[in-house]
Amino acid sequence: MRIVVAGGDGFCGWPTALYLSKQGHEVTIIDNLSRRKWDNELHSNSVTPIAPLEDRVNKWKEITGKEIKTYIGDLNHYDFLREVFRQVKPEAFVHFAEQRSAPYSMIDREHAVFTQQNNVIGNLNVLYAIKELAPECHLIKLGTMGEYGTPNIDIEEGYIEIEHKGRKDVLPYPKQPGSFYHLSKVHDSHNIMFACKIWGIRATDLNQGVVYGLHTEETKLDPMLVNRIDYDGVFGTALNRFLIQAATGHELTVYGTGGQTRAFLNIEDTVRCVEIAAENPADRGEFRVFNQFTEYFSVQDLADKVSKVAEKEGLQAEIAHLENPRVEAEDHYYHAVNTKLRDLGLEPHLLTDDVLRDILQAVLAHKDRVIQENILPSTTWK
Ligand code: NAD
Ligand code: USQ
Repeated sequence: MRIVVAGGDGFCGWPTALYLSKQGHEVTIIDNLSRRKWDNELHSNSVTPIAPLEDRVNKWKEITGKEIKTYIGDLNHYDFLREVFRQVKPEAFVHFAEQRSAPYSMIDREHAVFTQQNNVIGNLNVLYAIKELAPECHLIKLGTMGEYGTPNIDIEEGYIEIEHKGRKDVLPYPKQPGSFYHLSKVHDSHNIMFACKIWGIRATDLNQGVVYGLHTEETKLDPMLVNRIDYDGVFGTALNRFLIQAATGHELTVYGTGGQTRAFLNIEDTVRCVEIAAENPADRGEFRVFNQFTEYFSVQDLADKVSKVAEKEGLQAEIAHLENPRVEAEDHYYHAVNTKLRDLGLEPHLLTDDVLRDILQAVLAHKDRVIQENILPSTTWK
């Protein structure tokens, strides 16, 4: 299949591009390298040293003989996007290319506006490009479990049957996102659903939980292929942050009580979920939603797990409860359905002590790159 991976220089996109290339797909990466620029803006970095994109794909070709084409450009520039569609004629378009940090979107007005412009307009351009140039192309869009928030009822996969005043309908599941970033994903979902209805586009919205881990089989092949891993208070995510904090002797930064429960998955499952979606495309006009996660945990549970494994490795990993910089429920019900990807063949990598130890060992090798001042959260929601 001819597959575009937009955002293919990022944490999820890079291992996905390699994995799909290994499976024999013709992979093309689009990326404007903005993630690297945001690191510069924040004076931060990936714990692992990441090579320039060109060197990464050249190394992949040298090792495997497989070519990954790259286009450096912005989804917000429609002429650029149209040209890529003309040249590549994608059969599937995997869309990771957004500003994905909730704290970044909450820094100030400019960052909120930027996030929504970058994400919503980029995605809208992709929808128009599919309509105009590749109407059969299957859009595989990365959404987020955070679109749903933490309702006091079970979270279904995209839709819920509602009975109201004696009448029934199946409606989009209510959305209660927790940041301007998460809201951008909700706006994307609505735009995609509408485009499917009016133009007959085929789309799968992958409502992904928080991704943890670093390596996949492919990224382990050579140091030049290593994935990025974030730890700072803006782009670092819960479990990866705790592991890196443990590796550097920092307290584990649980916000508030730590009762916040979120859905999680290993990066090795992210790449497989995208493959499953690509191999089983949505029908023309269908807007399909899969909840893409394998397990859920409270933040406190995760900190306890990391602390236990770190101590066995001879590391000090105290847990600190920081004043929560976000506005979010800390004590809430959480139960979400995730059967659709399992039914299509996903075999989850679960979070065992061995898995935690492997990630910890991998980040320990680069711990000197961590800039300690970047660890504490610097953005508040208020
Ligand atoms: P990332 O920031 O590491 O990668 C995103 C990539 O997209 C970057 O390389 C960036 O340069 C590129 N990009 C951003 N805006 C672009 C634009 N306008 N044009 C072209 N390229 C652009 O993020 P990630 O962690 O790999 O996340 C990928 C996607 O998955 C995001 O859409 C995110 O919302 C979603 N997601 C991520 C997680 C997670 O835990 N990392 C969880 C759920 C959903
Ligand atoms: N948290 C802590 N301590 C930390 C970091 C986070 O307690 O040091 C808490 C947060 O308050 C929150 C939870 O952990 O309750 C998750 O925070 P996070 O930063 O790991 O994840 P989030 O901001 O939700 O965003 C990440 C990705 C985003 C993706 C989302 C999936 O950055 O792109 O959409 O996970 S989900 O959480 O399902 O919405």
